[in-house]
Amino acid sequence: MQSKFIKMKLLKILEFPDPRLRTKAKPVEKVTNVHKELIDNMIHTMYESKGIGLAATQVDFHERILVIDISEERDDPQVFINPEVEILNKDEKSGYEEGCLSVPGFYEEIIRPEKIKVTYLDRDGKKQTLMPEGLLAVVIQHEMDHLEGILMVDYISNIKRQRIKQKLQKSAKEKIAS
Ligand code: GNR
Ligand code: NI
Repeated sequence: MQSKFIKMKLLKILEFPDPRLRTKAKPVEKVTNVHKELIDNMIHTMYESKGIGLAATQVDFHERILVIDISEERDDPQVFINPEVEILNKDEKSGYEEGCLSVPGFYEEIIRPEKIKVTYLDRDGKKQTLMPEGLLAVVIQHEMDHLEGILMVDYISNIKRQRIKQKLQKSAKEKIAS
């Protein structure tokens, strides 16, 4: 945090099928105060939305930044800048019932590799390596997909995706009308 006295902003989360969610994010060249302020606002927005992760793409900022907190206490935010994932064993996969703040109200089982290695820069721009397990490995891969413009719904059938799209478009219209 730059200062305890900076008021954090609640950022607007884009929802499927917003085409901006399909943008491929660019690497962060240098971690500046602009990025640090965004990161603080992303963490604040993740907590307010009761999410366990958030990618910059979801708040319409197209550089490679993720925030994640899988702790029960919601007091352990992890920041990943320019994350790179290496799949350690492509044959070991497992399924997890995933949700997404950009696809609110829908949950689908997604199958992903279990064993990955992640290298990234932390909030201070320091290089880090991690071999996450379980939920953390799932969320990192879910968030990395956002940076590529990939959504959870891309893993399910076309018919299911169309149905989700129609329901979300309908509720978005109702929100505007009310
Ligand atoms: O809050 C979230 N929960 C979640 C549950 C299972 C797998 C992935 C996630 S990430 C999601 C927040 C989100 O949309 N991040 O992009
Ligand atoms: Ni998501």
